[in-house]
Amino acid sequence: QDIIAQKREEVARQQEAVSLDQLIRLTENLPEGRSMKQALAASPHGIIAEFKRHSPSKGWIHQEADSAVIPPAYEKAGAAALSILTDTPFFKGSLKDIRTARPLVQLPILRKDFIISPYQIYQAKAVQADAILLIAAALTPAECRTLAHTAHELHLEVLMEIHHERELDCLNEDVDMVGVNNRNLGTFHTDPGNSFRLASLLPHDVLKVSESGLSSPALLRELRDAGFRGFLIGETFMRTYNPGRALSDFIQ
Ligand code: IGP
Repeated sequence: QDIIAQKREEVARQQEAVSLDQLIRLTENLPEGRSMKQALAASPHGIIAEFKRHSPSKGWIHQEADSAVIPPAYEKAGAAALSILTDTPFFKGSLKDIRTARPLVQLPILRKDFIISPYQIYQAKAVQADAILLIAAALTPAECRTLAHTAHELHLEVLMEIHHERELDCLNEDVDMVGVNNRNLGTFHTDPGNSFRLASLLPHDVLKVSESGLSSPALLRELRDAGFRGFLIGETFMRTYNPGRALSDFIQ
């Protein structure tokens, strides 16, 4: 809840520098974007490789990480899609990381942040991301609906993240993919059991993504058998010196 209050202040500050109207003008006439859902469905492994420098639970993971180097290395290694953290206070990322990577890669890019306002969705479009994350735990079902609808108006896909069955009421017709986060937001402990438990409760027509704490190909095979087609992996690759190589070793 603290994070959310901070995000509201951040957006208010940014909106003073660039108004929503100005931002909307920047998103006019941009290309339509790539489908992350199709990229995951078509991929033999479905890995969404994440660019992540720092996290609140682990501190620095890869302090010198360069967004001009790692995303292209992920693409070359065979990632199905990319996730780029744009939150600064907790993850030390920024929209600039997407702006830097975008011309260097073809893969769909997910803007990973705590999205609470349509303004942030226009920002995602302005840097030519292809999809946004919405976190059900941080939103009401009505907010999930408005934000997902705004994303679709801009031809951005929506990954809705849930941790618990009580958050299933955040799903709506503008949600393209549902992510089960294996990380408990209170304790930061990760348990893939979360994905297995929720798998059968998720609607059949949305693509299922398992998120966080994934560190072995064997686990991905089991999750695939349970119906998951996307796998969001950050730390396993980013804590190594060469994240692209770590991904290609993982896929082998
Ligand atoms: C990646 P990991 O354990 O592989 O580094 O996790 C990703 O799932 C995680 O960064 C994440 C996240 C989030 C970060 C999932 N949901 C919401 C910030 C906000």
